[in-house]
Amino acid sequence: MSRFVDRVVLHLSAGDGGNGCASIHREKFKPLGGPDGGNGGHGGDIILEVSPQVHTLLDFHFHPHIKASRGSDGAGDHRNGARGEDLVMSVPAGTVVLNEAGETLADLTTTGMRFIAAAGGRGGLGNAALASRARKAPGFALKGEPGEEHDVILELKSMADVGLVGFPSAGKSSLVSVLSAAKPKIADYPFTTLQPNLGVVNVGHDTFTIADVPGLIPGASEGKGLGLDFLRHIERTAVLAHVVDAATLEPGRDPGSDIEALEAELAAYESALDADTGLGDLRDRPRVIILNKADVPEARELAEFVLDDLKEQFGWPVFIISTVAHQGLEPLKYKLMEIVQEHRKAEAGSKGKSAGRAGKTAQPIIVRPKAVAGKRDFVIEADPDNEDGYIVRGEKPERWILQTDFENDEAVGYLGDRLARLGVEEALYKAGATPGCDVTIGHVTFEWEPLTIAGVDTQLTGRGTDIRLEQTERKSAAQRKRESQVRRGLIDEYDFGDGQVAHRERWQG
Ligand SMILES: Nc1nc2c(ncn2[C@@H]2O[C@H](COP(=O)(O)OP(=O)(O)OP(=O)(O)O)[C@@H](O)[C@H]2O)c(=O)[nH]1
Ligand SMILES: [Mg+2]
Repeated sequence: MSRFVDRVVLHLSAGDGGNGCASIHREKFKPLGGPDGGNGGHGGDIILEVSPQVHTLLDFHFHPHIKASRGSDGAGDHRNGARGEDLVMSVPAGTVVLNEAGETLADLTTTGMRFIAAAGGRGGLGNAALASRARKAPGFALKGEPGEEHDVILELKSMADVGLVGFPSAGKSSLVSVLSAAKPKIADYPFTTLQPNLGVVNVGHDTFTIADVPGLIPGASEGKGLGLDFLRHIERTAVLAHVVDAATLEPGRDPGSDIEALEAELAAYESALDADTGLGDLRDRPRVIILNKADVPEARELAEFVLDDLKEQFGWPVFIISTVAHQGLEPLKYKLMEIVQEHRKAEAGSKGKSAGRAGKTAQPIIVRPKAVAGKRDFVIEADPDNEDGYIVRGEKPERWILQTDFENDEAVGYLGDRLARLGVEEALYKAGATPGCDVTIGHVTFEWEPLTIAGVDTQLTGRGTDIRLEQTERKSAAQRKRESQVRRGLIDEYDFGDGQVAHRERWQG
């Protein structure tokens, strides 16, 4: 394994929703059929799924641009557009998903876990679905919403079984190079290693992975040296090994105090991590001590001198080795393998148990971004760039703007009704807006033309009737079907101009 790709920025664009269709049913001898425009299909989602077959983020490194397909447009005769296909991307267990601000969106720890990293846009409703008592035959349909488009960062928290920590130049990278086929950079100046190097170690028929991390110095937890940022690479290791330079001539340093100093830094990292759950505790991780550079006679002497004291003080196994002379490597390798195997057994045991429990429900775990609690429908702000302008912010109004075909007066009227019903008009009045001032919602700015005088019930405005149908009072079959769907809770989230507002539509699977 030559590369250790552990962090990658993905550029995601989920599929756009298909447009709804505005169409009027036509049949010989029945000139006044009902509206029969179908809904647009939803755009495809981009989903990350933990797969046991994937161990690195390497593929993403080469293909960081990911795009899911668009939903198709609705058509006449009640034909709904097909859903855009979801894109399911396999990631290794241990992948953490972050947004651009560096906030954790999901911690994908176990096989089968799924995370919707970018949601497809909803399909727009066709005019059949938009018809209502007040709006018998809408001459417009809603546009599909654009799919989510943003960057996410994937980080793979340690694939290493063994993590090597130690002062700069203690010989961590040298140890990786003699135990594995990896060829990390080795040099006699501090901080040679800037990114962890990963190696695969063969022991008999078994293997474990080992990673060095950049050298640590006292104060690393306050950002001294390279700081502790890269410790995330070894958060999931089975064992931490202290590599100690027994040949150092620096005053004030000896194996015991080197280890104590680094333990203090690790403990500081731990408390910084407290908020982060599910990573286990570095403090509980088994440790070994490796006294290196025993080919130097003074170093060997010192190592042998402190051996028993260290065992007693820390209670961890201690090894005396030389990476240069290849001394003492075999017993070290076997001991590390043994600890890793024990760790794997314990993991398999606990996973087996939870798999047994999950087996009963047999549902994949789906991680969703947390909903913002207590969020208001919208807020109104003064426009900083426009003296008598206002900005309306809110998920619903912004979505409605995206759904509106501004070329179609009726569609614009429908938008006005929706905004009024949500209370946007009234709120604009209260905020001091006057007719004719600029109001911005999403990417659109328009001159505000209030539909109503504040307080008047806007539901009485019976706009949006296709003149071709004005004479008929009969409900169309499509309309009856939709009304029954609404009653049975199959359609919601869309309001239909007749006061029926609910919250998620499920007209297609
Ligand atoms: N004499 C002797 N020198 C060694 C031994 N192991 C490593 N060194 C030397 O120590 C220096 C540092 O080795 P590295 O493996 O780069 O040390 P490191 O711990 O990875 O250092 P950083 O990446 O800077 O944290 C190099 O000059 C190595 O040749 C050893 O067993 N004996
Ligand atoms: Mg190094």
